[in-house]
Amino acid sequence: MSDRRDFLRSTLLALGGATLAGCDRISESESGPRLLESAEAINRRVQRFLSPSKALAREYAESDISAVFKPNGTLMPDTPLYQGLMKGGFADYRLEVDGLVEKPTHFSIDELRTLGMRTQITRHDCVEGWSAIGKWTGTPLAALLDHVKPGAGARYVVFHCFDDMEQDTPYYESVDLDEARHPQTLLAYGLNGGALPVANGAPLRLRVERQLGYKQAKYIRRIEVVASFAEVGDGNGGYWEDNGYEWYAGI
Ligand SMILES: Nc1nc2c(c(=O)[nH]1)N[C@H]1C(S)=C(S)[C@@H](COP(=O)(O)O)O[C@H]1N2
Ligand SMILES: [Mo]
Repeated sequence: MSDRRDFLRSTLLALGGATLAGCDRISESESGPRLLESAEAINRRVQRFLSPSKALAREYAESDISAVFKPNGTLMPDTPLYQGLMKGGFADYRLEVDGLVEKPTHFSIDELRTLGMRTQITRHDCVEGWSAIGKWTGTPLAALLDHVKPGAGARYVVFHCFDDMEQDTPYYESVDLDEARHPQTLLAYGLNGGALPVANGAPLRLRVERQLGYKQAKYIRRIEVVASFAEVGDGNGGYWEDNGYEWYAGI
């Protein structure tokens, strides 16, 4: 089964890679995202067929960890807000959690640590065609949700990031509540036994291990629980989704 998955994945990634300039820039070609969309629509059907919704992503051994976890996309947000927090070693960072929750709350990284902790070694697959294996440590998103208690009508969890992709257009991403409560879905503050590097999303980034790289929101500033993402960005659930990528990016 896993050989078959690997084969399908590499075929689909090759298809996507051939039609798209990359995911750290808007594609130069107008047709790129649309062609990719059809490849990813197939990918999603394949994923649903191969793995049930509770399936775990494969976890690896320490010896499999990549020497360098290639950073991609934004490598350091240049906004004054982020730069100020970074200069203070993120001591003043607070994750805001709001939207359709009973208890909107702010969390420091130390407060997140008290909610629960998980470490996992997984493989990150970027739509550009490269992969890296890393050891992530963080707070299960399920534990945070248990604390803030999503209210009536809650359906999606939206991640608002510090980095502007275009003028006044910050990176954002979203997952549904099932994916948010999956045991391997983490708010990660550690990579390979150390603090999460700035290039990889410090102080806090998402890990949703059954989906592609662009779902793994870095530099999370705020988490919002919503009923629909019609009101967020251009309404497709993420920055890259607003530029033609599939919202469900199953590997
Ligand atoms: N905030 C933010 N998150 C982001 C990106 C970004 O540019 N900004 N790039 C995405 C893409 S396309 C990938 S492949 C991964 C890269 O994560 P890494 O830098 O740890 O390799 O982050 C994703 N999350
Ligand atoms: Mo990516």
